[in-house]
Amino acid sequence: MKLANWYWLGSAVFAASGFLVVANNETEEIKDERAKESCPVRLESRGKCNEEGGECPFQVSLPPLTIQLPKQFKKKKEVQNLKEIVSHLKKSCQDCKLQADDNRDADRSDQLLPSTGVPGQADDNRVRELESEVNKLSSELKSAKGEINVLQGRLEKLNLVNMNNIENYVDNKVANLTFVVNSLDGKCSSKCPSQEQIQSPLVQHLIYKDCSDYYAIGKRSSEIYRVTPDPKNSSFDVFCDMETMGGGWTVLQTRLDGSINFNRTWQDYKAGFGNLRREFWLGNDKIHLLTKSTDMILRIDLEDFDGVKLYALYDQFYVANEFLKYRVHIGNYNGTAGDALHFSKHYNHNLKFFTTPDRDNDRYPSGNCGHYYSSGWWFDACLSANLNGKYYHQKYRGIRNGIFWGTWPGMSEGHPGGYRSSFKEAKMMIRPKHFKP
Ligand SMILES: *[C@@H]1O[C@H](CO)[C@@H](O)[C@H](O)[C@H]1NC(C)=O
Ligand SMILES: *[C@@H]1O[C@H](CO)[C@@H](O)[C@H](O)[C@H]1NC(C)=O
Ligand SMILES: *[C@@H]1O[C@H](CO)[C@@H](O)[C@H](O)[C@H]1NC(C)=O
Ligand SMILES: *[C@@H]1O[C@H](CO)[C@@H](O)[C@H](O)[C@H]1NC(C)=O
Ligand SMILES: *[C@@H]1O[C@H](CO)[C@@H](O)[C@H](O)[C@H]1NC(C)=O
Ligand SMILES: [Ca+2]
Repeated sequence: MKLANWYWLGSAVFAASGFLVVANNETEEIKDERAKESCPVRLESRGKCNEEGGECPFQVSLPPLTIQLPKQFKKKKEVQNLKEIVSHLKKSCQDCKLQADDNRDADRSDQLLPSTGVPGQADDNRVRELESEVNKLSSELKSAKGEINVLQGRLEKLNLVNMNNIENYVDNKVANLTFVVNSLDGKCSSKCPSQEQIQSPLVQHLIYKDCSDYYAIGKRSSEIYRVTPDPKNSSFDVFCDMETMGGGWTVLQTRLDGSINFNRTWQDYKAGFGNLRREFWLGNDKIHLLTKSTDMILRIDLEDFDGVKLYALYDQFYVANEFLKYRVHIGNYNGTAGDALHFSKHYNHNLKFFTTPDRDNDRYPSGNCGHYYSSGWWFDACLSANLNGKYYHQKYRGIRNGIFWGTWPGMSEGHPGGYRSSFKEAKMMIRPKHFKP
């Protein structure tokens, strides 16, 4: 028998009695208080298992088993009685045989004895008497034999009935045990995290958590796809970049032409806004769902009005939930655009809360950076980068509330007339850290 069967059997016995099961070398205990009281059932391995489905040296020790027999088993007594009657009859048959022989001997001795009175007549009578007695006895013997046969038949029938009863009884018990084991199995798979982990690769084939899953099944066109980053939560549409640096990117934000206003409320940034094919903010709840269970990297692409294209790559990107004010976690930088998110000790967007014009979670004590700079962002006090700033179609003057990246070449240099440069295009997107294009 294979290991699985033995284990199943072990579980079955366990389920029925609430006993302790000891599995593998490191005594994996099922912690059930009832189980601890007594523990006569044990499943133990003797040495290491052959992984390729070979024999497993497991050993099951079962306690002495007592089974309550059903009522029909009273018939056993009946069988015993019948057996006794039969042997009694057999014995009495032997007795009458012996008696018959005795009588014959008596006949002969009578013939030898000298007789008194009318010997011939008396002897004749006696012989007839004896003959009839013998006939009677032999017919009795015959009927006894018949009776024995009948009784023997009944005996066999009774035995047969009892065997059927036992089989039915055992089948019934096994069916009940199977039911108990199955229901316990169900409980386990809904409770044990290890079971869930075992199942998750299967689930992944049916659910596309982000754009990298679409890339993995061969999708190569940059398009809108439906993703389900958390199987327990809702699905939603995202735009997938299947071209940049191997593809598989889920786009969080795009700026192209200023068609969408980014000066918006907390509620708008939470839910997302804009057009996935043009300009948009995907939404903080969705960004949280996309980053919460998968290690993500962040890529930022920027292009200025001189056609200069640079990028920044961060090896971690995670946005907490609304309760934690969508706090951002930004990993180490690599790329060409410079590390504007960790600009300096005083300007660092890592681990900052999200702020909008109507919700001040920034580190600037005497005002709201979101209101001042007309955008939602992970403001410090206030910024060395802001990709949600106002879209300017050319250089602008005044408050630095345009799309801003503090490490851009020439950005920090003074411009004649106090002009500030802006960006033609900006894009933020994420991909699982362990994705291999
Ligand atoms: C139990 O087995 C594991 C691997 O199957 C092994 O690493 C470990 O040393 C074993 N422990 C004992 C106590 O034998
Ligand atoms: C099996 O379970 C059913 C219902 O749960 C019960 O009626 C039946 O008596 C049980 N059989 C045995 C052998 O315990
Ligand atoms: C942003 O919105 C607020 C309130 O709606 C408004 O007062 C402010 O002028 C807007 N800022 C810009 C730059 O449009
Ligand atoms: C779905 O995700 C959102 C955003 O994190 C959360 O507020 C909501 O409670 C989640 N719903 C369920 C059913 O988990
Ligand atoms: C940055 O990325 C380049 C190209 O992918 C790679 O060669 C380099 O090792 C990376 N540097 C760091 C510090 O990760
Ligand atoms: Ca403030």
